[in-house]
Amino acid sequence: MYFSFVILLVSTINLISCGSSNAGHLKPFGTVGSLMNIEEINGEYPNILKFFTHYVPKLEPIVSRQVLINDMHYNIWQTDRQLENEVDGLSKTNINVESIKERKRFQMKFGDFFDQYTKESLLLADYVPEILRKYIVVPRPLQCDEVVHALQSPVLLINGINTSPLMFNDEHDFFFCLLRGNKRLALVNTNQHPAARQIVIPDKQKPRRPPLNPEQVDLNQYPELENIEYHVANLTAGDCIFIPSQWIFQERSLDNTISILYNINHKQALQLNLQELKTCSESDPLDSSLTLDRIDWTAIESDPENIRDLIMNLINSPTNTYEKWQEAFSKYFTFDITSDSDISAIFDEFYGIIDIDGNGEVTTAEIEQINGVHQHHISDVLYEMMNLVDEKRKLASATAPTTEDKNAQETIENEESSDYEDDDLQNYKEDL
Ligand SMILES: [Ca+2]
Repeated sequence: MYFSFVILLVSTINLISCGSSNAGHLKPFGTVGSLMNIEEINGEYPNILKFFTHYVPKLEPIVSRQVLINDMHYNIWQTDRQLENEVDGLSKTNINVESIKERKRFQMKFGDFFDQYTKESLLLADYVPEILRKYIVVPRPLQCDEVVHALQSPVLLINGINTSPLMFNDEHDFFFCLLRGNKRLALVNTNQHPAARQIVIPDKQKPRRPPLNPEQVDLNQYPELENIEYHVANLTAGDCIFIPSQWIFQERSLDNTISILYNINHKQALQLNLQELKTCSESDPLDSSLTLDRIDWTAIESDPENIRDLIMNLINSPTNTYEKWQEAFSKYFTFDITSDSDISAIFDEFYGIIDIDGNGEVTTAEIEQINGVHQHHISDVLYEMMNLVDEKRKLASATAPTTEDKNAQETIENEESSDYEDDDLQNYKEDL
């Protein structure tokens, strides 16, 4: 379940966990069916303009081979000891790590993590710590002020040998760069294979299936994975891959790996100013001095872009009480939840579902248990809460009309609100 946290962290609750293995001669995900290669370029990144006018809108993956190897600090990533020696104070830096066995997230020192992560199956998946940012050059297709609007704070991943569950993201494209080790990625284009989408977003009407085990795919349970085209990329240190949104992917770390994950908001990426991108694409090939520390990520980090970000911020914050959630949701909605009994009641219901053991605190493990029917229930509750907030917020700002007018006005407002929020709400419904 380790790598899942990455996706959880960056955006989602669409998890398909590695369940118990099924009997039978079952093959790993991405090894049966038609194997396709992904377009590759050697020693260079895609041009910015082409990246945002071709690969992103057309949802086409591409691999850039060995683009990181000339970065000034590339060598410091090769061993843990080297990193510790080169980066002053790294060992004492606090990081959030996840225990794969215990399915717990907790804080520890970087130095301790290095001592333990392979033995204890620990995973680091967190925003790149400040102390490391000056050692990472922003990939060329993202080196443009215009592009930063569509980016989220990059995530650092460090893990030992592992196999991830299937991952999927509707809203974000990923630009994924490997600083150390080897990974094999298997990808499926859900636009080409719409039925495969149901594996990651189960159909409400159909009974829930056992979790897909990427090590042994049961084709009786998951017939949509039969005769499917898999795109496979074998990545080695120095490579980057673009994983478009709406592609299912699954990764296998073949040794200790370090990678950086850049999240690109797909919708925002489609709306970037082409002239600005063109200007950026015509400038120098790569500004090797443009490192992560030179970009201000604080605004991006502190402002939750969607409910999932909000939830992730909350479960990662030290105080994680009901009141804190209430406060954060009120802030997010710009509406005081406690001021309205209907909304309070729905919020109670929502919190009651996610705080599974009812101890007044929501943990990563609890969020990870959200799937299938449960997931739909939560998204329905959130949907209802948002609609109601929207309605009440507008009513509160309107002058008190007569009863007759009020009914008329409510109808109009409901129509307006559904138009206004429709896209976002639809996303929550699909993704949560
Ligand atoms: Ca709890």
